[in-house]
Amino acid sequence: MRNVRVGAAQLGPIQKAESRSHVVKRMLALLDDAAKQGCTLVVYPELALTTFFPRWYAEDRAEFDLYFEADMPGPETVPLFERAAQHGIAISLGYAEKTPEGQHFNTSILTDRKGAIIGKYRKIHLPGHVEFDPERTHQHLEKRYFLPGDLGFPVFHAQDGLIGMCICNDRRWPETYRVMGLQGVEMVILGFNTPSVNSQRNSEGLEERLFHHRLSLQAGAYQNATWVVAVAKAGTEDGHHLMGGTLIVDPEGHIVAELPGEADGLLVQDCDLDATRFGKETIFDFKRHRRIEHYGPITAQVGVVLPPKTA
Ligand code: ING
Repeated sequence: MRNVRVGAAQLGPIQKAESRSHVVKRMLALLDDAAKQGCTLVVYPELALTTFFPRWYAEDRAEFDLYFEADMPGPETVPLFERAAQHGIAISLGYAEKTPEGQHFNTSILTDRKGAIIGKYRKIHLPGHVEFDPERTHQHLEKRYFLPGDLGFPVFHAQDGLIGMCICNDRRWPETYRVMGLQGVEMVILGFNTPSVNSQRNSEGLEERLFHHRLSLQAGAYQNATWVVAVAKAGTEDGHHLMGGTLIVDPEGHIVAELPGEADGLLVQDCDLDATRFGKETIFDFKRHRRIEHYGPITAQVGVVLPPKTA
């Protein structure tokens, strides 16, 4: 039994006007609650320090540099890392990263229980578009403000097990989980900011969004025999609604805990990493069952290549 008591720390809305230090105060309250409940790992959402700014269009990208962190921890986030170390809790949080070379990524980090960063991930699957799209009721401009991640899907030795990270849209792509599954991942942790209104298909409502969210997480967990922890930034930010759906999936694909509502909240769950053994040693014993000689197209091509027409 290798138990990890996880605290999924959902954040409610962050308005454009809200300061980082005020957001950090909200995060500290969740961290203190997690300490009271004996958590050893706390997972915060994607872009946890600011409003979901990729919903806005800026002609000059530099206008949005105020949403990026040049350092992690930076002046406003040091208190978070210090409190986590005092509690002996590892944290994972998502933020907009600006590198010394001036590159911009949608990033998440993982610390050990002493507050040292032991892992970093940069979001690979960026949804939406680059230019302002007048056809859309809502803009989704992550491709405008972020580069695709350049770190792959790494898995880290942490919490006496193997932990990997992904971010939001990554959770919809099976490749995300499989690359980590091929490194033996036992827990995938991720944050998300998911608009509840579909900017292109008004028919897709909140329930449909939540269905696809759960479907993606449960499939990824089951097909790779791993825990999955997904943490929302939720609620209405300057009139734009983000769905909730903070939840934890076990290695058999069952949702074992889900946080209701769209406010700041902590979902605590004991996750036995040894519960991944059965799946990894039977149905999804990759070395015994996979036939990679037939999987070529998955990395040989980006889009669809139609089969030749028979005469
Ligand atoms: N947000 C959304 C997500 O993947 C999206 C974008 C919403 C894509 C709904 C498809 C359908 O959850 C981010 N930030 O990736």
